Amino acid sequence: MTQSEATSWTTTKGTVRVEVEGPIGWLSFNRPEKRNAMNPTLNLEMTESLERLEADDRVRVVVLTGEGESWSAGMDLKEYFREVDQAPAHVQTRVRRESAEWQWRRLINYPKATIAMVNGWCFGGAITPLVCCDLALAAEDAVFGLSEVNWGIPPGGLVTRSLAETVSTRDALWLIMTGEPIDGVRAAQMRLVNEAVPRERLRERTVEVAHRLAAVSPSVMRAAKGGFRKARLMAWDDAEEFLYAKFDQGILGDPERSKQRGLEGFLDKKSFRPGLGAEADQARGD
Ligand code: ACO
Ligand code: V55
Repeated sequence: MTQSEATSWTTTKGTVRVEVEGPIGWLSFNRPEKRNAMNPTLNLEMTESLERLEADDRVRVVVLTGEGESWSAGMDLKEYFREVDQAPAHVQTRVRRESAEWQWRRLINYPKATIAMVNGWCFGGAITPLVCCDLALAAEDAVFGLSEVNWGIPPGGLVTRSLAETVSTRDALWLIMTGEPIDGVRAAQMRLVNEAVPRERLRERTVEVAHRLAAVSPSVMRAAKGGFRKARLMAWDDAEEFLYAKFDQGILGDPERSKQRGLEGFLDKKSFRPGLGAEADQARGD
């Protein structure tokens, strides 16, 4: 079987598991015995796996989740800190760069829709990939925390920058300064995640959301999420230039001709009302 036909695989060093199921690419932290702590090997294998799913035309939505009872317990205190502290400075520089490469850079710029499905522990460094997924769904009993101060460091990497992307300054500083854990319900209240659902419904709800995202034309999806991610940090006049460029790019590059079909469906055939959902969801029977 060629690589592109495989429906599930584990990376060479075994730190990441991937399963392609319909339009969903399930991407799992796979160090359950270490609560999916992120070591330098996992960071490299996540970059590699994201790249492979990006190139896989079957996949329209990537779901980042964890094997076992944890999403991710954050950076690996032994392999990312203690062992690297003893290595030459250039090694630490490289290890940090390889961590950032997927935890924020690849994820935040990812061309396909991404969902974090938080099935358990989510601490410290895990906040970065959580925030850099487009959407996040959590089990009500998942546990989140900025545990850095509990073991003697300020939050590092892009953790606090990520936090500032989603929660208020009050909530961010509470988490950062107290190191106190919160559950999924509280995380949803502070908008660190979109929704918290009972654990037994987490996967089913994630699949439901993923299928909705998968129904959007890939080039339109890419322009839609990419436009938001970049434009929110721009001045208005720069944003206007950039968003029209993305707008035209998303539409001109759309082999599904979604815009033409949408206009025809509403204006000519009167087969659906866009305000109420996509055409596929509506049989206009009024
Ligand atoms: N780094 C390295 N090893 C870890 C980590 C981690 N972040 N988290 C868990 N492990 C390892 C443990 O050392 C242990 O290994 P061992 O079996 O070889 O002794 C194994 O995973 C299981 O850990 P337990 O603590 O026994 O698991 P438990 O289910 O009781 O608790 C919990 C889970 C709450 C996640 C706990 O392991 C924990 O507090 N981990 C640290 C969380 C944390 O503070 N992460 C760092 C955030 S700061 C940052 O990322 C920069
Ligand atoms: C953290 C994360 C880092 C780092 C130092 O607080 C600290 C977490 C992802 O990289 O280099």
